[in-house]
Formats: sequence, structure tokens, C-alpha cells
Amino acid sequence: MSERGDGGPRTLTTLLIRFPLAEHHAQRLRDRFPDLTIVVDPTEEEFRSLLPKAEAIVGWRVASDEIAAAPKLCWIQTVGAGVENVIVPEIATRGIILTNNSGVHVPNIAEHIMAMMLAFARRLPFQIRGQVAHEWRDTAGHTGVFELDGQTLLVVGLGDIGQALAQRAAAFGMHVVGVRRRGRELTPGVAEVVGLDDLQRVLPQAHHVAICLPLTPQTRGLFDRDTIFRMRPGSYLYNIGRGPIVDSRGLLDALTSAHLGGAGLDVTDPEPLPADSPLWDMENVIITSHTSGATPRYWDRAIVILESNIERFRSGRELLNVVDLSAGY
Ligand code: OXD
Repeated sequence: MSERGDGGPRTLTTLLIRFPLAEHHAQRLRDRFPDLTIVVDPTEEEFRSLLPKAEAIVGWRVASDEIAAAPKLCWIQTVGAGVENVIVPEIATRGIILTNNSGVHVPNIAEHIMAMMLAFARRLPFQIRGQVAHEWRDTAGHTGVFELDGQTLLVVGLGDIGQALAQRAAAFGMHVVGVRRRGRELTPGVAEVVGLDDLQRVLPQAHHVAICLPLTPQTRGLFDRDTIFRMRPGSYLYNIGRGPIVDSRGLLDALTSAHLGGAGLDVTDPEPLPADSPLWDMENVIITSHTSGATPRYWDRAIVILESNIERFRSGRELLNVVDLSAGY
């Protein structure tokens, strides 16, 4: 978790949580901050009427006109991690602190990518289709399987999720190479770290490439057609970041031409993926409808960040998970 903020103490009397926070979590906040008015999951009308009082809002996003109607607003805590749809110009011009829930879905997203890799290794998409058709696929099921053990995984984006994935993949015997923008230090499970400018060099070495990046002006289209076709023939691409990081047409061509062995797509461009997209019917594609972030433990972790940030906000300490508005994450 990054710890940055504006450094000055502030008044916090009204916190609007535009999310159906579970009662036990809401109660925990009320017990801890009895002098704070905490409004959970207000109706649209209530939300609007409370905006003039609110110093802080927790929600997926706050629109420009809502910010305009909230003159005291100094802090927005997003429910998710990605902020590409949250950043509006008023946040910077008003000096509003934006914090996110980065770190909250680390174990589950790392497990999600492992699940997709293992599914391809054991040909689960093929077997599940057999199960739906009531077909015993023994002979065919003996071909096309492989082992992750000894294969190379390239983790593009060695943030919290990328690091957690690297640890798990290494435990499966994979050789893990990390790509990161800043810093070259090895984290547990990572055998080698290279910079983004080395991506094209290391891509052809990897049997699996996992995109664990936020969507920013720098990452949009990073996996363009040429980059996708630079991947090792028969390799697998996983995207849990955001759909527009990958060129959709290039990906489709790489899959239909069998240049790629397969793709595990939690995110697509556009979302939802249109019903007539050819990706749905491909046996070498796993689509999980942007659910890798889902975990029953989400708010058990997010509430810790929120509690800490309420305290930090009030006492003037730096907040956790402050978004760098110019970097976009
Ligand atoms: C997020 C997500 O940004 O789940 O949190 O995509």
C-alpha cells in the first residue's frame, strides 16, 4: 500500500458510503467512529441531499456534477482498484484526495490466473464441454495436456497482484520473469526482473504471459498486434488488468491462426463482451466476465484500509493508497 497524501488535518463529520456495505462492517465503523455520521447505501435522492455536508465519499465513482454539489468534499475512496473511470478533472482542480482499494483483491486475482493456467494445462475447457455433452473424453483427453512445472511465466506488472502470482507460480515449479516500470529488485518467486523497454525481448521466451497492469495512457494498447504476434508460438495470454491494454482484433487473429495456444480473459474490450463475439465459442479461450476481483473476503480487507484512512484523514497523517492522478493509478 502506498502512503501518500496532503499531510494536513481535516474535519470529517459526514461520510457517504455509496455501496451496500454489510451491516457488520458498517457497525464496526460506527463503533470505532461514534462521532462520525456514516450513511450507507443511500438512495439517489438521499445521496444528492447529503452531498453539501459530505467531506468524504466511498463509492465506485463520483461524477463531476456530484463533486460540484459537494463543496466540502476533500476525499474520495473508490470501492475498486482501477481508477480509469473515476478520475475526473475536478478531482485535481479541487485538490481532492483520491484513494483506492489496491491490494484488497490480491490473493483471489493471483489464484484466478493460476486457475486459468491450470485449466489450460489440464484441458479443462475441453473436458467441461464433454461433461455438458455427456461425453466420456478419455482418448482425446490424453493429448494436448501439459505441465506448468518448468515453464516460463512472464508477469507484466509486478505490483501486489503480479508479486502474489509470481509466488504461487514459482511454487508450481514455474520460472517467473517480471516486467516492471520502476525498480529491478527481485520479489519472492521472481527469477528475473526486466524493464518495460525489455518486454519485446523477453516475450518470445514465455509460455504464459499475465497482464497485471492498470489501464493508463501508457498501458492502453501496450499489447498491440505486433506485440501479441511476438509472443512465443503456442503460448497463452492472460488479462486481468483492463481490456483496452490488448488489441482485440490482434488477439482474435492470434487465436484463430493458432499463433497463441489460448487466452484467459477476465477483462475484454468492450465490456460486456458482445454476445456475437467469436471469442465466446473458442475452446482455447476462457472468459470470466470481470470477476477475478470477487472474493468473500473483499470487505474484510477493504474495511481495514477505510478505517485507517478515516483516522489518517482526521489526524492529518498521510492516507493509504493515494492515487497518483498524473500516473493514473
Ligand atoms: C477493480 C476491478 O478495479 O475489480 O477493482 O476491476
